[in-house]
Amino acid sequence: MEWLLSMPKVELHAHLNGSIRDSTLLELARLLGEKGVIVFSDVEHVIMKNDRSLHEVFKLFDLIHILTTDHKTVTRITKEVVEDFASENVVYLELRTTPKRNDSIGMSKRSYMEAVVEGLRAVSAVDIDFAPHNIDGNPVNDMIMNDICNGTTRKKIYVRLLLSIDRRETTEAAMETVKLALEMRDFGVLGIDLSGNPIVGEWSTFLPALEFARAQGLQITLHCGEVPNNKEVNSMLDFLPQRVGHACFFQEEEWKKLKSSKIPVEICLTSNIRTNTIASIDIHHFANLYNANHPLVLCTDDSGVFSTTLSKEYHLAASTFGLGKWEMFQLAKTAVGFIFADDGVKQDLEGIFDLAAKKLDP
Ligand code: 6MZ
Repeated sequence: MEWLLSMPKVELHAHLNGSIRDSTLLELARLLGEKGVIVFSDVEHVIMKNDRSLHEVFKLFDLIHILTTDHKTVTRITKEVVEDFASENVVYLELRTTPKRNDSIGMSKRSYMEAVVEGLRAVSAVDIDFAPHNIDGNPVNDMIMNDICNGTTRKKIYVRLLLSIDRRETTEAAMETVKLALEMRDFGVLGIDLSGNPIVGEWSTFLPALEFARAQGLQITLHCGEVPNNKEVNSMLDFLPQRVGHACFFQEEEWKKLKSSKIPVEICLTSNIRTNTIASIDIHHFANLYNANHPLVLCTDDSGVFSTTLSKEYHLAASTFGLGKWEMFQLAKTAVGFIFADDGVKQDLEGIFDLAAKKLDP
């Protein structure tokens, strides 16, 4: 576990509001309790509960959003989430969040995202790179290398953003999110995610916005097959997104399609087990995809909601599927190939992994 913690890692599937520290959520709940907005004793056990069905997870998100949807809090949680990932040596984080509108407090989707960016600016415990990389610019940052070598200098983390479309939204609302993503490219927004309760909404609702996003050069990742829905899974794979998340309920034909398309899969082990989308870890499709050499990346999904960390996800994979240090390192390193950031960032990350490899195999 210690090695997995110190190893550089890449996180590509993390929802901002799912990655909040329990202590912060409890503090926010207590404050809203004091203001009489909620009854603290009613929500405390909901926040602290560990085993939740997929249905209960989405009820929890509704509560979390009541606690977090104001500008100051969005800024705070963004800062904390980035610092938490950096503290376990995540060197590149693609953080996704659903831009929210809340007229009663003057919040627009844009001002929500500005609060997120403010949170990135507020990161102080580590060095952060969140603007698009200048291709002719910086070589691998010495500070990151030093940090990995001896742990004495400050850590550095690259952070890029994906804007999520919630499956509850309309075509127009989805389009608004895509337009916002385009406007915010200079702030490190690279793409679009489709997420939300998988039993809600129709894929066709979001297709016009996703097609527009693609035409404009944004990258796309889709939550795909989190519940059984053959027709949708097939249409999503036909769309050829750059990545898919989960891929739990796939039939023979869909596995074939996925494998021949080589679309990388964001695997979220703990999330799938906790929400019972996969009955037990030993039968998780990670093994099949890994053995088939299919591109995949281990991710946390919602580290706060599922009480996990990326290091824990690596540990779970290593212990369940009998993988050693070298295999885990290779798994982390290959994820660099699936990031949405440009080649300059990829090169920097490869440099970081090459240096860490020397430490692994002196
Ligand atoms: C689908 C999920 C999810 O966007 O408010 N989200 N969507 N499946 C999952 N698996 C458990 N986990 C999180 O973060 C919370 C939102 O992310 C999506 C849901 O839409 C949830 O409301 P943001 O930062």
